[in-house]
Amino acid sequence: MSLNETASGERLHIGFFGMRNAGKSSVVNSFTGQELSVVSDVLGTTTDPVKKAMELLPLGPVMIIDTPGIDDEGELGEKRVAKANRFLATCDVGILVIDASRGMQDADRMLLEHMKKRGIPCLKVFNKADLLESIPPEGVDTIHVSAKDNFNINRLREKVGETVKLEENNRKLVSDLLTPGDHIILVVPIDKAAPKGRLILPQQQTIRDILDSGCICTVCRDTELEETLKKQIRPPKMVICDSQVFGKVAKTVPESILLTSFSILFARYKGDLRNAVLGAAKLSSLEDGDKILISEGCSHHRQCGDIGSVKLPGWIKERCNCEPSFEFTSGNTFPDDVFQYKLVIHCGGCMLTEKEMRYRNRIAKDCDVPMTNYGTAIAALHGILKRSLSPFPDIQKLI
Ligand SMILES: Nc1nc2c(ncn2[C@@H]2O[C@H](COP(=O)(O)OP(=O)(O)OP(=O)(O)O)[C@@H](O)[C@H]2O)c(=O)[nH]1
Ligand code: SF4
Ligand SMILES: [Mg+2]
Repeated sequence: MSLNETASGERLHIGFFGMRNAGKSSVVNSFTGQELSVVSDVLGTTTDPVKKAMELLPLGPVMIIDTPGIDDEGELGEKRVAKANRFLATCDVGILVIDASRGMQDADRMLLEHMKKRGIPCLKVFNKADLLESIPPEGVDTIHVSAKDNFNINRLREKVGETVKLEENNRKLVSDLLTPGDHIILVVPIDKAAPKGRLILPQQQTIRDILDSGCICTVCRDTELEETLKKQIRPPKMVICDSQVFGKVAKTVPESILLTSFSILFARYKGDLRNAVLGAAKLSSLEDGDKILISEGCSHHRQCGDIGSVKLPGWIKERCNCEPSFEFTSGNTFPDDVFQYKLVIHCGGCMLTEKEMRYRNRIAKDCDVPMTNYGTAIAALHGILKRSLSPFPDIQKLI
């Protein structure tokens, strides 16, 4: 894939934020080795966010976003602050540029808070280090640089890469819920839809994650589940099953055992389970004419068949007793904003990268529009969502 073909959501979005004159544009120019943004000592030089796609070592394809200073006053200032915040939503990493000679201000703390709330990893970059007498050591999320003489700029690039890796490594499918030695039963129906001679990728990945964490995994079909449970000396810590057989499995597995589905685990891994559950809750308050966006990550309906185009709209009309209006997107198309919709329902996104899924989730979050996914929505429509959230009591409480 050439540089120009890299989808926007696939690029590592790096946003530079901070107060006026902190040196954001100077750091951006030095970071990219290009004159992307105008630099001056006039407060508020950058009036609109500047966005540029490029290839940057060692990071690969990136999208660099320079933003207007956030401590602007007056009505125009507020608009610019709102704009800067809008761009925050799409960032994978937020760089908070602080004038080291002034130190951290309230406006910086406010920005940090915004990033934390959105779950965006942040690096505090103290610029203008050349004005300091001595330079404090680097911290986990802090670094001193000088855009003026390119001091530590290479290190900043590396640090951005490390921050992203750390974030990726911290996300687990299920093993963060387990302790070594735990026993988990996976229930995998083998029907006509199952591929010949192998398990599907989500099942393989779950098994691998369980094994990596030193836990024990038993795999059986739904038809052998009862017998499998009977053979255990002690009950398993958790049962994970395919959504299709959830209703049946839920009847067999005692309430005292945690029970969830592969689609719930992947909703959490690839996106934002909390938001997906809140989105599914929205289904019960839909009204006639409400717009719903149903979005699929591929256009050839690989494993999803007519779920999005036919089944989901049908179930929603039937179970929610209303006539919403549905719009559909597929493949690489996803709108830049979703303000007009009451709800976005996305497929599991197996053909999309985690980054692209997170990017789409952030767009919805930023517009304050709930976004759920097929698995969560179907579970809600069939009354099994609550039980399938049993490993996540904090989220279970939301419904
Ligand atoms: N001494 C010193 N001055 C710097 C450094 N980086 C930027 N400056 C100066 O700080 C002033 C503001 O720089 P900009 O890069 O325009 O700052 P900004 O944060 O983009 O400002 P706005 O766009 O107005 O929000 C300019 O006069 C720069 O020359 C640095 O590392 N050291
Ligand atoms: S989950 Fe999405 S990306 Fe995967 S096959 Fe279904 S529609 Fe395509
Ligand atoms: Mg600027």
